[in-house]
Amino acid sequence: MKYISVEQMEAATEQLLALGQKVGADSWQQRVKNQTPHCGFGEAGTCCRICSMGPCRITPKAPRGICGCDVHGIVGRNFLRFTAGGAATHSDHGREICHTLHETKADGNYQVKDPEKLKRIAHEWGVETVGKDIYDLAHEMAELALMEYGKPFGISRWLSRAPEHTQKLWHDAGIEPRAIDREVSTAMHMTHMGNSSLPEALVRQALRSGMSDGWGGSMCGTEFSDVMFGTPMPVDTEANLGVMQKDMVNIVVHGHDPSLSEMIVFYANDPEMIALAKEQGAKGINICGVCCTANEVAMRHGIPMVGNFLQQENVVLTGACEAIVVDVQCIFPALGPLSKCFHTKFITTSDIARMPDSEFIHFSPENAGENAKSIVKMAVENFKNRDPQRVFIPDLKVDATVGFSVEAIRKCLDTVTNSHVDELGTMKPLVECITSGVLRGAAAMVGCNNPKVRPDHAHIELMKKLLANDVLVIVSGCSAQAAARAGLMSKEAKEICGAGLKRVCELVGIPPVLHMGSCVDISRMMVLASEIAKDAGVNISQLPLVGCAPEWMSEKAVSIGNYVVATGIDTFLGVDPYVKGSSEISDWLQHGIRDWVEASYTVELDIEKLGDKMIERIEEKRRLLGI
Ligand code: MSK
Repeated sequence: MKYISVEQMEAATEQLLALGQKVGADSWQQRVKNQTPHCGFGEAGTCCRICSMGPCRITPKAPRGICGCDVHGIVGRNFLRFTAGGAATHSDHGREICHTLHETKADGNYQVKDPEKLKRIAHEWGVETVGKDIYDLAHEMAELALMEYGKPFGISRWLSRAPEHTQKLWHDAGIEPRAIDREVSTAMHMTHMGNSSLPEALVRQALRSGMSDGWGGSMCGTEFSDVMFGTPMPVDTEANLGVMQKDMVNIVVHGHDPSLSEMIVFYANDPEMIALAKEQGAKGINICGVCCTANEVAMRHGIPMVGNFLQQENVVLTGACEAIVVDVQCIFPALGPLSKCFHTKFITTSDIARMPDSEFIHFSPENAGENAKSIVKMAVENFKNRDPQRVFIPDLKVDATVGFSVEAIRKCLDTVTNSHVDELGTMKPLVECITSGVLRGAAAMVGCNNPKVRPDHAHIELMKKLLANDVLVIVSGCSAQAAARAGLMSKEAKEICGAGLKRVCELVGIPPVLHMGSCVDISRMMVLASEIAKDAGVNISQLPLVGCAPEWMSEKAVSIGNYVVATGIDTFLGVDPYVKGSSEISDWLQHGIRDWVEASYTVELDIEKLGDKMIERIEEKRRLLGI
């Protein structure tokens, strides 16, 4: 199969839902119906419940809460708290990675797989590397990174990666993040009863809080994951529900932190476990991924990607899932009761994500090997409990090439020019393609699925439109999976591109949609934008580059949006961030912040128009640059 349409994916879902109904399975589709219509106050952001005098809801008759806060203060506080939730979540993921780095040992559960990257970061941070044992260096860097979360003075170390102009904008706007946790605490403090209600101040802290994620916690997560698990390089894989295999033990890994999935992948390849699977009557063990964990293991090991956020229930509905093993974030509690309708074991592993109807196996760097092995064993031994009559794996599967870290992109470009500017390669060929007009620009497509938008449709249709208009697409998170599952990450996808992009794909040997990883890896995109701007000799905000989250749903996505826009990249949303109740907050986000960071948000719920606006913005930037 070359491409898979949204209609084909929807038809498969319908078949799975029908089978689910027979065994009494609940579904998100049904729960959406139960929850519709949604609360209008919640949707507009005009309900305040930060103290117990209310909840206060703003209406024309009641324009102020009991404390006297107006609608703009209420919407702004809600927006800031939403951002803080996302920043805390991503950053805590990054913190866990730093702790894991601190546990690395030559003969331990986790090793340093990219020592050169570790040394590069150490040089950036002014840490001496000469004559140091690599594990001593790893532990020293882990401690320094952990200090980034709570240091009493100074600003994030990672900011120095941005062009000087951008750093100055951040300084002048007062949005340079200090310690990562401090920006989340400040956000919570500012929004406590009796503190900030001034829209400008709330929006400013929302940007700063987002910055502490993208240029703080997420960057720690991405960079030190690369150090431990290897910096992604292009690798072939497959995507969509058809990657599950009828005659194999299927273990689905879901969540975000690669510390768990890396170990599961390792033990699934253990000859002892494979022999055990064969004893149980299976041909072997098949690992596949859901959500951002899928991105993590696909880009480092070529593990197939079975589905994104709104596909997580489908995986269990196939009846062929022996275990769905989760760590943190974006996991439906629905998986507990749903797994009970089948033989599937729903295994939770983190104190951060405890859920009813799951088997909890606590996972930590110290017990990782032992526990990963017992999880794999539990899944393998569950194969005999599968009911073959209940197995239905939709015949949908396409090829994908994934794993375009910044380092990988540089290398690919370097191969074309053969210039070997330095050992790390160069962005210059990409700049030349954009300047000459062969490529019109680039779009960073990110974010989740949301039942408010036809799932995957917005991601896929927008991408096709951008490709046809010679816009290179970089992707991460569930947007990346949408692209992979549709066939847009295969090298053949060049056929649906405009002539210029097609030529670039042929020359460089890349697909037109470049997979940059999971949602914490949007920090990679910030580094990429910084490097392109430096090589082009312009500001990030001048680049014909836009960001887009057409189906976003989580607090993390709002935090991401805030740091992307704060980096100078115009950002387009297909779902309103609960701010339409305040003309002032909407105005700050869609216009006012441009004076601080040279970029702003556009919210457009009509996907066709959203695509047109993104292309218009790219063309406008080209005109302003005179290219
Ligand atoms: S998993 S935050 S649904 S991208 Fe990162 Fe997907 Fe959104 Fe979760």
